[in-house]
Amino acid sequence: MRKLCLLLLLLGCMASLHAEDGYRLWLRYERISDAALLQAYRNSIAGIYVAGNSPALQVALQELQQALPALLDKKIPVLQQAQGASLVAGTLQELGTIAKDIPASALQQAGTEGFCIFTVSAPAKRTVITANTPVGVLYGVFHFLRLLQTHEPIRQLSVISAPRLRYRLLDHWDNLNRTVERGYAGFSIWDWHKLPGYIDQRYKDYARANAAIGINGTVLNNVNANALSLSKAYLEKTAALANVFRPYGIRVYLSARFSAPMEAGGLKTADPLDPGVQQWWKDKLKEIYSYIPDFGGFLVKANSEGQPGPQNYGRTHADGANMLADALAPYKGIVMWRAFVYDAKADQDRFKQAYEEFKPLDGQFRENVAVQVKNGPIDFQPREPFHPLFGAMPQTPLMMEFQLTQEYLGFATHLVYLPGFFREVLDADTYEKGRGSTVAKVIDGTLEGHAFSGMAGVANIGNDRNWTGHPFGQANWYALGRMAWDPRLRSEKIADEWLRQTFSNDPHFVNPVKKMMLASHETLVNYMTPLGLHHIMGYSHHYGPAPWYDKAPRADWNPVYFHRADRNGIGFDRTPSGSNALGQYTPEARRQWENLRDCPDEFLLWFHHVPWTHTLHSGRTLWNEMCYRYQSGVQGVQQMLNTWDSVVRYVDEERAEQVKMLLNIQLQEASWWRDACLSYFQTFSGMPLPPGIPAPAHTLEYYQSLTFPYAPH
Ligand code: BDP
Repeated sequence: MRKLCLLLLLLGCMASLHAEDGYRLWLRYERISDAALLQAYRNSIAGIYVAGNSPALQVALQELQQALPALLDKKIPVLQQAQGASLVAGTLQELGTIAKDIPASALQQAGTEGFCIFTVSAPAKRTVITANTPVGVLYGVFHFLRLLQTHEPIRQLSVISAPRLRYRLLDHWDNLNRTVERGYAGFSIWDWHKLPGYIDQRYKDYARANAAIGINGTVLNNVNANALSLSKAYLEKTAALANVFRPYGIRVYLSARFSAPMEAGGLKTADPLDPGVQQWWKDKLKEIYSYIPDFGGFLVKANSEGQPGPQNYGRTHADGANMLADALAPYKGIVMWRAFVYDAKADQDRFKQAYEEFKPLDGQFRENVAVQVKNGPIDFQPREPFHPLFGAMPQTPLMMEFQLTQEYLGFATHLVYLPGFFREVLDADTYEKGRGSTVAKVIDGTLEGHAFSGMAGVANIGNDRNWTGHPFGQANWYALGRMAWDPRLRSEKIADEWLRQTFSNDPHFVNPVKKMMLASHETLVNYMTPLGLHHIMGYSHHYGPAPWYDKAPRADWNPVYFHRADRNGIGFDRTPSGSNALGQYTPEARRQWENLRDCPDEFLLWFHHVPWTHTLHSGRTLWNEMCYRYQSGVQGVQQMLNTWDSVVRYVDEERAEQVKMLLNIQLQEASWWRDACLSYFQTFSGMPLPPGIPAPAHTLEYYQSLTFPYAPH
């Protein structure tokens, strides 16, 4: 008997050691570790009652049934009536008098997707989660569970929360063959071949995880789209996914290939002003809505990087977007038309092209169109100034596009927490309507009074067991949802929430790791692209440093086009003496960057060609500062490793080891970036490495000879 007990105990321990594979994301629902808190929660939550039976409320109840017994380590009865229930959830309509103490103004503030959580005392003391709609209640339930998972007090709650953005989306760059463009966490989670018959449990867990952070839409396929996605067979597959996501308040969207009328419909043209083409899209949408009655709409990449678009027919982006918008309007569908465009004429400065093409179209788009703009003008670089279109198209809703998948930030091997950078962009002042016209206010619609507002994140999700490859990649997915709900949220608060739910509430763990996360972006910028360097990565796959590369077929695919290093200095002159891209910003916004003397070091080489001997704010020459930045980036990663070593005892073995291995790779790659970039730039500066900067491990020729034919891309 004793032996059996020991064996069971051992097996139990082994199971728990291996149980943490990261699959559960922020929905782990671990038993509350603090005894006093556990008791307090148990006292407050004795029985639950969920009023109503709509699909969103059913999944809300399921979530409570899964979470509460696990968190509280106790059976929690589900009651058929409010009497005796200390936790009650339902729409205002369904709760009736139970919610009578919740102020009408609170419900008004909550709007269609928001919620209220109040502790009421009559007729009995209980927590009431309510909203105007079932999905609002679901969001409220997830919020309540977050409070428990992050060990917040729940005795006297009066929470009112409503999303500030209407469209909160993930954009999957997933292909139909399950490869993922710039995806580093395995293959696509959409198993198109087995759909619609086989519904993977992952789809449901994906929906749960997203609903928990307020994501309400998902674009399933790559922006470099395949017209096949719009065929009957694939619409049936998409409909099956939509059915899984619907109860969670998540709509599906598709990337539409502009030339689909030709490829899928056999027409001779895709000209948006051609009546036959217009009819084709109308018929196609009728078909789509017959499968998916709440289909969200289209995301379109047109006339960019070889994708077809209205310009092929001498039409504008507005002509193209409006044609699709008209076909979607009867169903209340939307068009998200991307501003990431560049073509052959971008040679002078690619920075400027999106603004030049889109700004003149302001005011010409239909009401159900938003222009979706990447955070910066070039392309998801480790740091970019905000895109000059923000603040330049007052009559057009602009959606934010952030990239979660780390195409230019070390793939899923590097730990980099992005919200600090997102904050930098959101807090940037466009001065469109004077001081305080931040990018956040542009995208939440408040600056210009647009009801249409949104944020999208290019997803970092794949079929890796832990979804994002790097365990810390989950934090960026989490943050996207939270920041789309409220673009004012601080990155420190988001990291705190995420760590507590994903790892542990122990302050000995949370505090140092949070610090490490918050510093990680600057660290990465330092070892990859300090001082405003950009686009100096390996050609095509974008892996590793290749600032020397000059063989790409287009000038602006070459790193040398962007850094412009020579004997005199380095950097892209975007002042009036150069490309004058700065002229695209309002005078107040451009003032921070236009003078070499007071341009912040972070953006220096974005806007100026700077002599190697120029003295920076630190008092060092540009060359020396560049060396120090690269070195401090490498040291930053070493510090991350030290921090991780000091907290591993608070982490399960599996994730502790994974993160450690990844940090070790990151350290090697950071050193590689430093050594390769400094060796190369030194050929121009002709200056010695300052004291404290180690000599590169290899020759420049060695770094230049490295090739990575199978790097993921
Ligand atoms: C670039 C990627 C490319 C994407 C493109 C886009 O390298 O794979 O297709 O962005 O956003 O960064 O359309």
